[in-house]
Amino acid sequence: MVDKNIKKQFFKGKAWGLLTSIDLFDCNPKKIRNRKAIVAYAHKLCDLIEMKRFRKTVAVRFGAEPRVAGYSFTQLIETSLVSGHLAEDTNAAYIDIFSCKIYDPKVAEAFTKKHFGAKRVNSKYMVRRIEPYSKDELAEEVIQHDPSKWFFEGGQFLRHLEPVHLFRVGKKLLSKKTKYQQLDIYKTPTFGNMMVLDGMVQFTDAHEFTYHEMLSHPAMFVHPKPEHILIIGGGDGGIATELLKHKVVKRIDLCDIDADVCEVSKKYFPKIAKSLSNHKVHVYNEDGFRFLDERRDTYDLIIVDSSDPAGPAKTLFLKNFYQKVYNSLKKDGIAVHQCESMFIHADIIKRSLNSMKQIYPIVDYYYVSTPMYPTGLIGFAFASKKYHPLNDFNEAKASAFKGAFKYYSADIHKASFTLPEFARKLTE
Ligand code: SPM
Repeated sequence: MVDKNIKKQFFKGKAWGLLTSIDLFDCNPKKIRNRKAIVAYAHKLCDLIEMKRFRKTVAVRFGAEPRVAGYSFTQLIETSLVSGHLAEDTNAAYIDIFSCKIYDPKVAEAFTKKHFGAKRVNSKYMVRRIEPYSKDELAEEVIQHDPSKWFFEGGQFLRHLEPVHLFRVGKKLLSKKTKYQQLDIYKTPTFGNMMVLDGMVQFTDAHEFTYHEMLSHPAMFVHPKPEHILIIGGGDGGIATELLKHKVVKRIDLCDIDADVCEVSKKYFPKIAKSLSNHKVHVYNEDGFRFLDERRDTYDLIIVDSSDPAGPAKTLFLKNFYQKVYNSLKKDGIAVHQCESMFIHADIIKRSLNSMKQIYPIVDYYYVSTPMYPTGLIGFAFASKKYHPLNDFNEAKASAFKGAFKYYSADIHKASFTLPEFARKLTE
Protein backbone atom coordinates (compact mmCIF):
# COMPACT_ATOMS: atom_id res chain seq x y z
CA MET A 1 0.00 0.00 0.00
CA VAL A 2 1.72 3.22 -1.16
CA ASP A 3 1.33 6.40 0.93
CA LYS A 4 -1.51 8.53 -0.50
CA ASN A 5 0.52 11.75 -0.79
CA ILE A 6 3.23 9.99 -2.78
CA LYS A 7 0.56 8.42 -4.98
CA LYS A 8 -0.96 11.84 -5.58
CA GLN A 9 2.35 13.37 -6.61
CA PHE A 10 3.21 10.38 -8.78
CA PHE A 11 -0.08 10.04 -10.60
CA LYS A 12 -0.87 13.74 -10.96
CA GLY A 13 0.86 13.31 -14.32
CA LYS A 14 4.20 14.22 -15.74
CA ALA A 15 5.96 11.63 -13.53
CA TRP A 16 8.70 9.61 -15.16
CA GLY A 17 9.71 7.62 -12.13
CA LEU A 18 10.43 7.65 -8.45
CA LEU A 19 13.92 7.90 -6.98
CA THR A 20 14.64 7.22 -3.31
CA SER A 21 18.10 7.85 -1.92
CA ILE A 22 18.75 6.24 1.43
CA ASP A 23 21.80 7.05 3.57
CA LEU A 24 22.46 4.62 6.44
CA PHE A 25 24.78 5.31 9.36
CA ASP A 26 26.33 3.00 11.96
CA CYS A 27 25.43 -0.14 10.03
CA ASN A 28 26.18 -3.63 11.26
CA PRO A 29 29.82 -3.99 10.06
CA LYS A 30 29.40 -7.70 9.31
CA LYS A 31 26.35 -7.15 7.11
CA ILE A 32 27.91 -4.52 4.87
CA ARG A 33 31.07 -6.63 4.39
CA ASN A 34 29.14 -9.73 3.40
CA ARG A 35 28.50 -10.21 -0.32
CA LYS A 36 25.72 -12.76 0.29
CA ALA A 37 23.89 -10.36 2.61
CA ILE A 38 24.12 -7.61 0.00
CA VAL A 39 22.74 -9.84 -2.76
CA ALA A 40 20.00 -11.03 -0.39
CA TYR A 41 19.12 -7.39 0.27
CA ALA A 42 18.63 -6.71 -3.44
CA HIS A 43 16.43 -9.77 -3.85
CA LYS A 44 14.31 -9.23 -0.76
CA LEU A 45 13.84 -5.52 -1.44
CA CYS A 46 12.65 -6.21 -4.99
CA ASP A 47 10.15 -8.77 -3.71
CA LEU A 48 8.94 -6.39 -1.00
CA ILE A 49 8.36 -3.40 -3.28
CA GLU A 50 7.17 -5.65 -6.10
CA MET A 51 9.86 -4.98 -8.68
CA LYS A 52 10.75 -7.64 -11.24
CA ARG A 53 14.48 -8.40 -11.12
CA PHE A 54 16.34 -8.60 -14.40
CA ARG A 55 19.60 -10.60 -14.67
CA LYS A 56 21.88 -11.33 -11.69
CA THR A 57 22.85 -8.94 -8.94
CA VAL A 58 26.33 -7.53 -9.51
CA ALA A 59 28.21 -6.95 -6.23
CA VAL A 60 31.91 -6.15 -6.38
CA ARG A 61 34.26 -5.15 -3.60
CA PHE A 62 36.59 -2.27 -4.35
CA GLY A 63 39.32 -1.89 -1.80
CA ALA A 64 42.42 -0.15 -3.09
CA GLU A 65 41.94 2.92 -0.98
CA PRO A 66 40.52 2.67 2.59
CA ARG A 67 38.36 5.81 2.17
CA VAL A 68 36.31 4.16 -0.58
CA ALA A 69 36.76 0.50 0.33
CA GLY A 70 33.64 -1.65 0.29
CA TYR A 71 31.06 -3.32 -1.92
CA SER A 72 29.23 -1.57 -4.72
CA PHE A 73 26.23 -3.31 -6.19
CA THR A 74 23.62 -2.96 -8.89
CA GLN A 75 20.44 -4.85 -9.49
CA LEU A 76 18.65 -4.13 -12.73
CA ILE A 77 14.89 -4.25 -12.45
CA GLU A 78 12.42 -4.24 -15.31
CA THR A 79 11.57 -0.64 -14.52
CA SER A 80 15.17 0.59 -13.92
CA LEU A 81 17.57 -0.26 -11.08
CA VAL A 82 18.63 -0.52 -7.46
CA SER A 83 22.24 0.38 -6.68
CA GLY A 84 24.44 1.27 -3.77
CA HIS A 85 27.78 1.51 -2.12
CA LEU A 86 28.59 0.12 1.35
CA ALA A 87 31.41 2.13 2.91
CA GLU A 88 33.57 0.05 5.23
CA ASP A 89 35.62 2.96 6.47
CA THR A 90 32.61 4.61 8.11
CA ASN A 91 30.08 1.76 8.28
CA ALA A 92 27.71 3.82 6.19
CA ALA A 93 25.68 2.81 3.16
CA TYR A 94 24.31 4.83 0.26
CA ILE A 95 21.47 3.20 -1.62
CA ASP A 96 19.45 4.45 -4.62
CA ILE A 97 16.21 2.95 -5.82
CA PHE A 98 14.91 4.23 -9.11
CA SER A 99 11.82 2.85 -10.76
CA CYS A 100 9.22 4.03 -13.28
CA LYS A 101 6.75 1.84 -11.40
CA ILE A 102 5.49 3.32 -8.14
CA TYR A 103 6.54 1.88 -4.76
CA ASP A 104 6.50 3.19 -1.20
CA PRO A 105 9.79 4.95 -0.27
CA LYS A 106 8.96 4.59 3.43
CA VAL A 107 8.63 0.82 3.15
CA ALA A 108 11.92 0.68 1.23
CA GLU A 109 13.63 2.85 3.84
CA ALA A 110 12.43 0.81 6.81
CA PHE A 111 13.48 -2.48 5.21
CA THR A 112 16.90 -1.16 4.15
CA LYS A 113 17.63 0.21 7.63
CA LYS A 114 16.65 -3.06 9.28
CA HIS A 115 18.50 -5.30 6.81
CA PHE A 116 21.85 -3.53 7.32
CA GLY A 117 21.29 -3.02 11.07
CA ALA A 118 21.74 0.77 10.76
CA LYS A 119 21.28 2.95 13.84
CA ARG A 120 20.38 6.08 11.87
CA VAL A 121 18.89 6.77 8.47
CA ASN A 122 18.37 9.79 6.23
CA SER A 123 16.28 9.38 3.15
CA LYS A 124 14.73 11.55 0.46
CA TYR A 125 12.47 10.67 -2.38
CA MET A 126 11.93 12.58 -5.56
CA VAL A 127 9.39 12.20 -8.32
CA ARG A 128 11.38 12.37 -11.55
CA ARG A 129 9.46 14.37 -14.08
CA ILE A 130 8.82 14.62 -17.78
CA GLU A 131 8.34 18.39 -17.41
CA PRO A 132 9.70 20.79 -14.78
CA TYR A 133 7.55 21.71 -11.79
CA SER A 134 5.24 24.70 -11.95
CA LYS A 135 5.50 27.16 -9.04
CA ASP A 136 2.21 25.96 -7.49
CA GLU A 137 3.19 22.33 -7.75
CA LEU A 138 6.54 23.08 -6.17
CA ALA A 139 4.87 24.87 -3.25
CA GLU A 140 2.45 21.99 -2.76
CA GLU A 141 5.27 19.51 -2.99
CA VAL A 142 7.29 21.36 -0.37
CA ILE A 143 4.35 21.58 2.03
CA GLN A 144 3.43 17.95 1.59
CA HIS A 145 6.95 16.77 2.01
CA ASP A 146 7.33 18.22 5.45
CA PRO A 147 5.12 21.12 6.53
CA SER A 148 6.92 21.55 9.83
CA LYS A 149 10.08 22.59 8.01
CA TRP A 150 8.60 25.51 6.03
CA PHE A 151 6.90 28.72 6.98
CA PHE A 152 4.75 30.37 4.31
CA GLU A 153 4.18 34.00 5.07
CA GLY A 154 0.64 35.13 4.43
CA GLY A 155 -1.53 36.18 7.33
CA GLN A 156 -4.75 38.09 6.79
CA PHE A 157 -2.78 40.96 5.29
CA LEU A 158 -1.28 38.98 2.43
CA ARG A 159 -4.14 36.56 1.91
CA HIS A 160 -5.14 38.03 -1.43
CA LEU A 161 -1.60 37.74 -2.81
CA GLU A 162 0.46 34.80 -3.93
CA PRO A 163 2.44 33.09 -1.17
CA VAL A 164 5.39 35.29 -2.01
CA HIS A 165 7.63 34.52 0.92
CA LEU A 166 8.89 31.20 2.15
CA PHE A 167 11.26 30.49 5.04
CA ARG A 168 12.92 27.26 5.97
CA VAL A 169 12.35 26.86 9.69
CA GLY A 170 13.53 24.55 12.43
CA LYS A 171 11.95 24.34 15.85
CA LYS A 172 8.99 26.53 16.77
CA LEU A 173 10.29 28.08 19.97
CA LEU A 174 7.06 29.78 21.00
CA SER A 175 3.45 30.00 19.94
CA LYS A 176 1.44 32.37 22.06
CA LYS A 177 -1.97 33.96 21.69
CA THR A 178 -1.46 37.32 23.37
CA LYS A 179 -4.31 39.66 24.26
CA TYR A 180 -3.92 41.28 20.83
CA GLN A 181 -2.36 38.88 18.34
CA GLN A 182 -0.79 35.52 17.57
CA LEU A 183 2.91 35.67 18.42
CA ASP A 184 5.24 32.97 17.11
CA ILE A 185 8.99 32.57 17.36
CA TYR A 186 10.80 30.18 15.03
CA LYS A 187 14.36 29.05 15.02
CA THR A 188 15.57 29.12 11.41
CA PRO A 189 18.64 27.29 10.12
CA THR A 190 19.81 30.28 8.06
CA PHE A 191 18.60 33.51 9.65
CA GLY A 192 18.61 32.86 13.41
CA ASN A 193 15.44 33.40 15.41
CA MET A 194 12.43 34.90 13.65
CA MET A 195 9.45 36.77 15.14
CA VAL A 196 6.07 36.38 13.46
CA LEU A 197 2.90 38.31 14.38
CA ASP A 198 -0.43 37.12 13.00
CA GLY A 199 1.38 35.11 10.34
CA MET A 200 3.58 38.02 9.20
CA VAL A 201 7.36 38.06 9.64
CA GLN A 202 8.48 40.97 11.81
CA PHE A 203 12.22 40.40 11.77
CA THR A 204 14.98 37.83 11.91
CA ASP A 205 18.18 37.92 13.96
CA ALA A 206 20.27 37.99 10.79
CA HIS A 207 18.66 40.96 9.05
CA GLU A 208 16.85 43.04 11.69
CA PHE A 209 19.59 45.67 11.24
CA THR A 210 18.42 46.51 7.71
CA TYR A 211 15.00 47.62 8.89
CA HIS A 212 15.82 49.01 12.32
CA GLU A 213 18.74 51.12 11.09
CA MET A 214 16.85 52.58 8.17
CA LEU A 215 13.73 53.41 10.13
CA SER A 216 15.84 55.19 12.78
CA HIS A 217 18.91 56.92 11.42
CA PRO A 218 17.85 58.98 8.40
CA ALA A 219 15.65 61.27 10.52
CA MET A 220 18.32 61.39 13.25
CA PHE A 221 20.74 63.00 10.80
CA VAL A 222 18.15 65.41 9.43
CA HIS A 223 16.79 66.81 12.70
CA PRO A 224 19.52 69.03 14.26
CA LYS A 225 18.77 68.05 17.87
CA PRO A 226 16.60 64.93 18.25
CA GLU A 227 16.55 64.70 22.05
CA HIS A 228 13.03 63.53 22.82
CA ILE A 229 11.74 60.63 20.82
CA LEU A 230 8.59 58.53 20.78
CA ILE A 231 8.37 55.07 19.25
CA ILE A 232 4.89 53.75 18.55
CA GLY A 233 5.00 49.96 18.22
CA GLY A 234 8.57 48.67 18.26
CA GLY A 235 7.99 46.66 21.45
CA ASP A 236 10.83 44.34 20.46
CA GLY A 237 13.28 47.17 21.26
CA GLY A 238 15.08 47.17 17.88
CA ILE A 239 14.42 50.83 17.05
CA ALA A 240 15.27 52.04 20.56
CA THR A 241 18.53 50.07 20.41
CA GLU A 242 19.48 51.94 17.23
CA LEU A 243 18.45 55.34 18.59
CA LEU A 244 20.61 54.90 21.66
CA LYS A 245 23.67 54.96 19.38
CA HIS A 246 23.12 58.74 19.28
CA LYS A 247 24.43 60.54 22.36
CA VAL A 248 22.10 63.46 21.69
CA VAL A 249 19.09 61.35 22.73
CA LYS A 250 17.84 62.29 26.19
CA ARG A 251 14.64 60.29 26.47
CA ILE A 252 12.80 57.67 24.45
CA ASP A 253 9.17 56.85 25.16
CA LEU A 254 8.12 53.54 23.66
CA CYS A 255 4.42 52.79 23.37
CA ASP A 256 3.56 49.28 22.22
CA ILE A 257 0.10 47.99 23.04
CA ASP A 258 1.31 44.40 23.46
CA ALA A 259 3.46 43.81 26.56
CA ASP A 260 4.08 40.24 25.45
CA VAL A 261 6.08 41.47 22.45
CA CYS A 262 8.51 43.19 24.85
CA GLU A 263 8.80 40.21 27.18
CA VAL A 264 9.22 37.65 24.43
CA SER A 265 11.81 39.83 22.71
CA LYS A 266 13.88 40.08 25.89
CA LYS A 267 13.96 36.30 26.06
CA TYR A 268 14.48 35.34 22.40
CA PHE A 269 16.22 38.46 21.00
CA PRO A 270 18.33 39.81 23.89
CA LYS A 271 20.65 41.88 21.66
CA ILE A 272 17.77 43.62 19.91
CA ALA A 273 15.84 44.12 23.14
CA LYS A 274 18.72 45.39 25.24
CA SER A 275 17.44 48.99 25.00
CA LEU A 276 14.27 48.02 26.87
CA SER A 277 16.18 48.07 30.15
CA ASN A 278 18.12 51.29 29.41
CA HIS A 279 17.41 54.18 31.80
CA LYS A 280 16.64 56.55 28.89
CA VAL A 281 13.90 54.25 27.57
CA HIS A 282 10.42 54.39 29.11
CA VAL A 283 8.09 51.59 28.03
CA TYR A 284 4.31 52.03 28.01
CA ASN A 285 2.06 49.14 27.06
CA GLU A 286 -0.89 51.28 26.10
CA ASP A 287 -3.02 52.23 23.15
CA GLY A 288 -1.02 54.60 20.90
CA PHE A 289 -4.01 56.86 20.13
CA ARG A 290 -4.69 57.62 23.76
CA PHE A 291 -0.99 57.99 24.50
CA LEU A 292 -0.62 60.66 21.80
CA ASP A 293 -3.70 62.55 23.01
CA GLU A 294 -2.01 63.07 26.35
CA ARG A 295 1.25 64.39 24.86
CA ARG A 296 0.94 67.38 22.55
CA ASP A 297 3.99 69.32 21.25
CA THR A 298 6.31 66.92 23.06
CA TYR A 299 8.64 65.13 20.64
CA ASP A 300 11.41 66.01 18.19
CA LEU A 301 10.96 62.71 16.44
CA ILE A 302 8.20 60.09 16.36
CA ILE A 303 8.89 56.71 14.80
CA VAL A 304 5.96 54.44 13.98
CA ASP A 305 7.38 50.93 13.89
CA SER A 306 4.12 49.19 13.19
CA SER A 307 3.19 45.81 11.88
CA ASP A 308 0.87 45.69 8.86
CA PRO A 309 -2.52 47.40 8.58
CA ALA A 310 -4.48 44.37 9.77
CA GLY A 311 -5.05 43.45 13.41
CA PRO A 312 -3.86 45.84 16.12
CA ALA A 313 -1.90 48.10 13.72
CA LYS A 314 -4.82 48.77 11.35
CA THR A 315 -5.60 52.16 12.85
CA LEU A 316 -1.96 53.28 12.58
CA PHE A 317 -2.47 53.81 8.84
CA LEU A 318 -5.45 56.20 9.16
CA LYS A 319 -5.44 59.94 8.59
CA ASN A 320 -6.62 60.76 12.10
CA PHE A 321 -3.66 58.83 13.50
CA TYR A 322 -1.25 60.81 11.30
CA GLN A 323 -2.88 63.98 12.64
CA LYS A 324 -2.37 62.87 16.23
CA VAL A 325 1.29 62.11 15.53
CA TYR A 326 1.63 65.59 14.01
CA ASN A 327 0.04 67.15 17.10
CA SER A 328 2.49 65.41 19.41
CA LEU A 329 5.52 66.68 17.53
CA LYS A 330 7.23 69.93 18.45
CA LYS A 331 7.04 72.70 15.88
CA ASP A 332 10.05 71.40 13.92
CA GLY A 333 9.39 67.70 14.53
CA ILE A 334 9.74 64.77 12.15
CA ALA A 335 7.68 61.58 11.92
CA VAL A 336 8.76 58.38 10.16
CA HIS A 337 6.22 55.62 9.55
CA GLN A 338 6.68 52.02 8.37
CA CYS A 339 4.98 52.16 4.97
CA GLU A 340 5.06 48.80 3.18
CA SER A 341 6.34 47.63 -0.22
CA MET A 342 6.15 49.68 -3.38
CA PHE A 343 5.76 46.46 -5.38
CA ILE A 344 2.62 45.11 -3.73
CA HIS A 345 1.12 47.89 -1.62
CA ALA A 346 0.93 50.86 -3.97
CA ASP A 347 -2.60 51.59 -2.70
CA ILE A 348 -1.51 51.84 0.94
CA ILE A 349 1.51 54.00 0.09
CA LYS A 350 -0.48 56.39 -2.08
CA ARG A 351 -3.27 56.71 0.49
CA SER A 352 -0.86 57.24 3.38
CA LEU A 353 1.28 59.82 1.59
CA ASN A 354 -1.79 61.70 0.35
CA SER A 355 -3.19 61.88 3.88
CA MET A 356 0.15 63.04 5.26
CA LYS A 357 0.46 65.73 2.60
CA GLN A 358 -2.76 67.24 3.85
CA ILE A 359 -1.14 67.59 7.27
CA TYR A 360 2.61 68.20 6.77
CA PRO A 361 4.47 70.63 4.47
CA ILE A 362 7.18 68.03 3.69
CA VAL A 363 6.39 64.42 2.87
CA ASP A 364 8.74 61.95 1.18
CA TYR A 365 9.25 58.21 0.82
CA TYR A 366 12.36 56.04 0.99
CA TYR A 367 13.12 52.36 1.26
CA VAL A 368 15.47 49.68 2.46
CA SER A 369 16.45 46.52 0.69
CA THR A 370 15.91 43.54 3.00
CA PRO A 371 15.39 39.78 2.68
CA MET A 372 12.97 39.77 5.62
CA TYR A 373 9.86 41.01 3.84
CA PRO A 374 8.02 39.96 0.70
CA THR A 375 9.41 41.57 -2.48
CA GLY A 376 12.76 42.08 -0.76
CA LEU A 377 12.20 45.61 0.41
CA ILE A 378 10.11 47.81 2.66
CA GLY A 379 9.50 51.56 2.58
CA PHE A 380 9.04 54.41 5.03
CA ALA A 381 7.04 57.64 4.93
CA PHE A 382 9.06 60.65 6.04
CA ALA A 383 6.78 63.48 7.21
CA SER A 384 8.27 66.68 8.51
CA LYS A 385 7.15 70.07 9.81
CA LYS A 386 10.35 71.88 8.84
CA TYR A 387 13.35 69.81 7.77
CA HIS A 388 13.81 68.31 4.34
CA PRO A 389 15.22 64.73 4.24
CA LEU A 390 17.94 65.64 1.71
CA ASN A 391 18.37 69.43 1.84
CA ASP A 392 18.72 69.37 5.64
CA PHE A 393 20.67 66.15 5.82
CA ASN A 394 23.79 66.59 7.95
CA GLU A 395 26.12 64.49 5.86
CA ALA A 396 29.23 65.35 7.85
CA LYS A 397 27.59 64.16 11.08
CA ALA A 398 26.43 60.93 9.45
CA SER A 399 29.87 60.25 8.00
CA ALA A 400 31.48 60.81 11.41
CA PHE A 401 29.45 57.84 12.74
CA LYS A 402 31.49 55.49 10.54
CA GLY A 403 31.58 51.96 11.89
CA ALA A 404 28.43 52.30 13.99
CA PHE A 405 26.11 50.90 11.30
CA LYS A 406 25.88 47.85 9.12
CA TYR A 407 23.47 49.22 6.51
CA TYR A 408 23.10 52.97 6.96
CA SER A 409 25.68 55.40 5.59
CA ALA A 410 25.60 58.93 4.21
CA ASP A 411 25.52 57.55 0.66
CA ILE A 412 22.73 55.10 1.49
CA HIS A 413 20.78 57.97 3.06
CA LYS A 414 20.83 59.91 -0.20
CA ALA A 415 20.29 56.86 -2.41
CA SER A 416 17.32 55.51 -0.47
CA PHE A 417 15.17 58.53 -1.33
CA THR A 418 15.77 57.97 -5.06
CA LEU A 419 12.83 55.85 -6.17
CA PRO A 420 12.18 53.80 -9.29
CA GLU A 421 9.92 55.74 -11.63
CA PHE A 422 6.71 53.80 -10.87
CA ALA A 423 7.23 54.35 -7.14
CA ARG A 424 8.15 58.01 -7.53
CA LYS A 425 4.76 58.50 -9.16
CA LEU A 426 3.07 57.17 -6.01
CA THR A 427 4.57 60.05 -4.08
CA GLU A 428 3.27 62.81 -6.43
N1 SPM B 1 10.64 46.13 15.06
C1 SPM B 1 10.23 45.34 13.98
C2 SPM B 1 8.81 45.41 13.69
C3 SPM B 1 8.54 45.17 12.26
N2 SPM B 1 7.56 46.01 11.76
C4 SPM B 1 7.29 45.97 10.36
C5 SPM B 1 6.87 44.69 9.86
C6 SPM B 1 6.27 44.73 8.52
C7 SPM B 1 6.06 43.35 8.11
N3 SPM B 1 5.29 43.18 6.99
C8 SPM B 1 5.73 43.48 5.70
C9 SPM B 1 4.73 42.89 4.80
C10 SPM B 1 4.62 43.31 3.45
N4 SPM B 1 4.99 44.57 3.04
